[in-house]
Amino acid sequence: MVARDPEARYTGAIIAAMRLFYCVELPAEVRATLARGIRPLQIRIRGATWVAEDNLHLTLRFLGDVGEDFLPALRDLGAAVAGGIAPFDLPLERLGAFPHPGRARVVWAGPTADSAPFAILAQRIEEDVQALGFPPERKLALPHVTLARLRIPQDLAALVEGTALPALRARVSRITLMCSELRPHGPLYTPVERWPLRGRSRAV
Ligand code: 2AM
Repeated sequence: MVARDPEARYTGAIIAAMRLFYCVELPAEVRATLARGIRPLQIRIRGATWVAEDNLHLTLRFLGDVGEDFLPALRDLGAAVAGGIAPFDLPLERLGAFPHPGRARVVWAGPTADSAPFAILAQRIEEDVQALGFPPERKLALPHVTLARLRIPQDLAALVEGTALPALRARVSRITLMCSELRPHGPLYTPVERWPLRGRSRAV
């Protein structure tokens, strides 16, 4: 027999978890140009999982599974951060690989030089997320659009260094709290909320 706590009551309340991350969504024309630009790579790289064109984005902070009761705080955080940063341009002209092109696990597109506004944006989110009790992110938020993931690392140095992407400039004018549902054929991303960047001057 199961011992029963006479005080216990079934309330029906279920705190559901959502897999969340803050990101910069890319305009459709930037995603389309990137998708066209990587076609030669798709032919030459075997065993990679390519990110669907609709899903191409720049991650600012991955949060993982978060209880829905956290959503109000995460919404406030997004609004507060976006309110203090001005829109900026991010060039996406460089092809790269993590951890490095000679042992590639992730192929990405990103800017050639550091982007101070992107770094500040990511840093403010990081600080505020930690203030909410999330553990610090160990990885530095380098601005990149993940194009492909490889389960088995490959030496792509020649390909990555020898392939030119079309010169692209993404206007970063808002940030998004995104929900990711993992599905067998790839993640389904649904925006939870978007905030326009409303700061007055450059974030530097
Ligand atoms: P990345 O592709 O830019 O590296 C949504 O899942 C996004 O969150 C992914 O595009 C990935 O960013 C990032 N992400 C997913 N799982 C993660 C993890 N365990 N740690 C850190 N970032 C992760």
